[in-house]
Amino acid sequence: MLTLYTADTPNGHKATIALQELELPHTVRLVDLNAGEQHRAEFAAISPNHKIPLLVDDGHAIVESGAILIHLADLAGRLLPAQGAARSEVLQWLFMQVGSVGPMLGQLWWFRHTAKESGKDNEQALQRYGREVRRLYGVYEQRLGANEWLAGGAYSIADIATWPWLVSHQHLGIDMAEYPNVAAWLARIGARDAVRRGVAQTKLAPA
Ligand SMILES: N[C@@H](CCC(=O)N[C@@H](CS)C(=O)NCC(=O)O)C(=O)O
Repeated sequence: MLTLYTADTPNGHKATIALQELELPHTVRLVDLNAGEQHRAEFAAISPNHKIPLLVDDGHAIVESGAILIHLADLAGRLLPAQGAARSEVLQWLFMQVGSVGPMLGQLWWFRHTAKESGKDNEQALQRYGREVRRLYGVYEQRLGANEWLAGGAYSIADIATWPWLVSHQHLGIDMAEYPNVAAWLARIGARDAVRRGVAQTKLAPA
């Protein structure tokens, strides 16, 4: 029995998209981050970092979106090769998302939106994260110029992990005319039924 605690955010979308792509039966529990539900005792007891996504598989709690995607793919035996160079390649691009894309795009988002709205914008931070984010889009542009998918020669959990972040380009002030290969890859993935269903699953019902 799989229960996913998640929310309408890039890290939250990764897990619901993977569950949909892998056709694994599951239950979704939405965590209202704006209401601070991630800090409530019941959730904090199983999520030491107070973050979503969190997967519970038969009473066993798994945190960190990358670990969740690996767990789900291994469970279903799809979207992550079982061994060898192809598995290693998928894991490299998965970890690049978790270690670089998520933190850098997340910081740029914060300084462009949250900090600006509270009147605490910081030009140096915007420059620093803006430059690094554009550099990362360039890394993916080059990769996707030579490959249809990020790794292993096939659609994988590396694509699923990266799509919800790179698709947020409008909010990050990224000009996609400079990254046509990334734009085509975003459109290919965004057109998948499982991706649409996965994103829709994270929407809170209107109050
Ligand atoms: N490294 C973590 C990051 C998870 C994360 O940052 N989740 C955000 C939503 S995208 C969150 O729960 N934020 C709530 C908070 O920080 O209070 C992962 O990949 O799962």
